[in-house]
Amino acid sequence: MRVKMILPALTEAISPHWRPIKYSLFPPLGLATLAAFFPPDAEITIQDEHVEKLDLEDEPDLVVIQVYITSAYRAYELADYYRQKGVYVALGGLHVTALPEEAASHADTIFLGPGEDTWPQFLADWQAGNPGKVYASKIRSLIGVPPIRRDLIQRHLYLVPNSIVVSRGCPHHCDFCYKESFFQGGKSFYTQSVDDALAEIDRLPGRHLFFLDDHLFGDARFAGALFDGMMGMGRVWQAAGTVHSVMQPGLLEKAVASGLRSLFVGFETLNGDNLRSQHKYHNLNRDYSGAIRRLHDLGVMINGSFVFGMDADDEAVFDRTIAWAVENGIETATFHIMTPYPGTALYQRLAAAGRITNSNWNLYDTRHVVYQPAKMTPEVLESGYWRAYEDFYRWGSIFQSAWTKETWDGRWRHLIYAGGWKKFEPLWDMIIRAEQVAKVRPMLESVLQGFRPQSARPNPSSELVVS
Ligand code: B12
Ligand code: SF4
Repeated sequence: MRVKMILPALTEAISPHWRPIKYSLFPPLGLATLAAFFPPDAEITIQDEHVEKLDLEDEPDLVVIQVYITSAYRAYELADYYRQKGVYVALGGLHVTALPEEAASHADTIFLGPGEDTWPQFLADWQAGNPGKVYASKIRSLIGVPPIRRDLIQRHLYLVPNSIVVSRGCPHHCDFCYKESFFQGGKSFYTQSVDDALAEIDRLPGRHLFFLDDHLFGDARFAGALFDGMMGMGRVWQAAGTVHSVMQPGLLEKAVASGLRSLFVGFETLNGDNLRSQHKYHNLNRDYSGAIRRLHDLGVMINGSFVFGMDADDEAVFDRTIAWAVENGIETATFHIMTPYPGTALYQRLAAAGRITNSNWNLYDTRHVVYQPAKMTPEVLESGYWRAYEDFYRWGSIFQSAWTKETWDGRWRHLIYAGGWKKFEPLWDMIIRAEQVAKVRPMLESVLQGFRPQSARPNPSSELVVS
C-alpha cells in the first residue's frame, strides 16, 4: 500500500520572495499521528509544503490531506488533482470539521474531529473495500494510541522538530476559539497517560521541547505528575498556558524546575467587557501584571497573545496594549485581528448580525479584517494591527522592555530573544532556504537556558487588573 500524506501550505509560506520563520518551526504532528495506524508494510511519505516542494508525479493508492482554513483552497486543488488521477482521497482536520459540505465535494471520504478513533476504523473499511463517505469522531481518548511516526518527519527542516502534544483540546470555552466546533460530539479536553507522555519525551533527542498543547496546565493533576516525571531529564521547554494557570500555587514552580523557560500566555485583551462577551471568564479579574511578575521572577520568558477588534475595542486599543506590554517587560508578542472561524460561536453571532464581510478563507489568517468591527473601520483595525507589531518590536520598545529586568543577564536575554525573532527576519529566511535551520537550535537552547531567575522582580509602572 502506497500512502501520501500532505500538509498543504498557504500561498505566503511558499512565496519565492519570502518565507517567514514561523512556517519552518513545527512538523506536521497530526499526520504523523495518523501514520502510526498503518500496517508496518505500508509505504508512507509525509510531505509538508511549508518546507518542501510537493512531488506530484507519484501514483499513491491513498492520499491523506490535512486541511486548515487558510490552506483550504490549496488542499482542495491537490485533492481534485489526485482524484482526477484515480487516487482515493481522504480529507480531515479543523476546516473539514467546520465546513463538511464544502470539503465533501473534493474528497472520497471526509473526517470530522480528531482522528484517533475514526482513522483506524476507516483503514479497516477501506482495506475491506467498503469505506464510508463520512466518519465523525465520538470516542475521545489517547490511551493505547500507537507512538507517533516521527521517523517520517524530516527533522532537519524544522527549528523545533521536538514539538509534542500530550493532550487534546482545552477545558475552557472561548467564543472565538476553534475548539468547541472541532470537538463537538464528545469530550473536548483529554490527556495521554503520564507514562505515555514521559515515554514520548524520552524518545526525543536533544534538550529542547515545545509543547503545542492548547493548554498544557489544563488538568493540574496531570500536569503536576508530568512535571514531576520530567525532573532531572535535563530538558528546556516552552508551552502555552492561561493567566489563571500561572497563578496556581506550586504548579508553575514544578514546571520551571522541570525546564520551563518560556510560556505563550493568552492575555487576548485588557478590556473586561471584551472578555465577558467572548466568554473568556477565566481571564476576568486576574492580575495580569502579577502573573507576568510571577513568570519573570521564576526566569520564564513570555510570549503574550493579544487579539484586536473585539466589540469594546476602539482605535485607542493599539497604543494602550503596546504601552502595557512594554511596561510589563513582555519579551515577545503575537498579535491577531479577531477572526470569526466558521463553526465558532463568534462566527454565528457575527453572521446573524450580518457583520461577516468576506468569505475568502485565504484571508482568515488573523491578519485581515473579514467582518465589520463595532467601534472602528476595517481600515483602522488592519493598519492598527500592523502598527502594533512595528511599535512593539522597534528597538526603542525592546530596550525599554528589557530594562524592566533588574539584572544584566535578564536584560541581555530579553534583547537577544526579542531582537532575534523580529529584527533578523531576512537572515532567518536565508537560513531556512539553505536548509540550515537545525544549526540554529543550540543557540535557541542556550538563550532559553541562560535566562536565570532574577533575585529582584521587575517593577512595571502600570498594574492592571482586568475586571
Ligand atoms: C503548530 C501549529 C501551527 C504551525 C503549522 C501547523 C502544523 N505543522 O501542523 C504554524 C506555525 C505554521 C501555524 C500557522 C497558523 N495557524 Co496554527 N496551530 C498550530 C498548533 C499550535 C498545533 C497543531 C498541532 O500540531 N496539533 C496537534 C495534532 C496532533 O493535532 P492536529 O494537527 O489537529 O491533527 C489531528 C486532527 O486535526 C485530525 N486530523 C487532521 N488532519 C486529518 C486528516 C484526516 C484524513 C483525518 C482522519 C484526521 C485529521 O487528526 C489529528 C489527530 O487527532 C494549533 C493548535 C492545536 N493545539 O492544534 C494551531 C492552530 C491549528 N493554528 C491556527 C491558526 C489560526 C493558524 C494561522 C492561520 C494563524 C496565524 N496567523 O499564524 C496560521 C496559518 C496555518 C496554515 N498553514 O494554513 C488555529 C486554527 C483555527 C482554524 N479554525 O483553522 C489553531 C487551532 C490555533 C488556535 N487555537 O486558534 N500553526
Ligand atoms: S483558553 Fe485558549 S485554547 Fe482554551 S478555549 Fe480559550 S482560546 Fe481556546
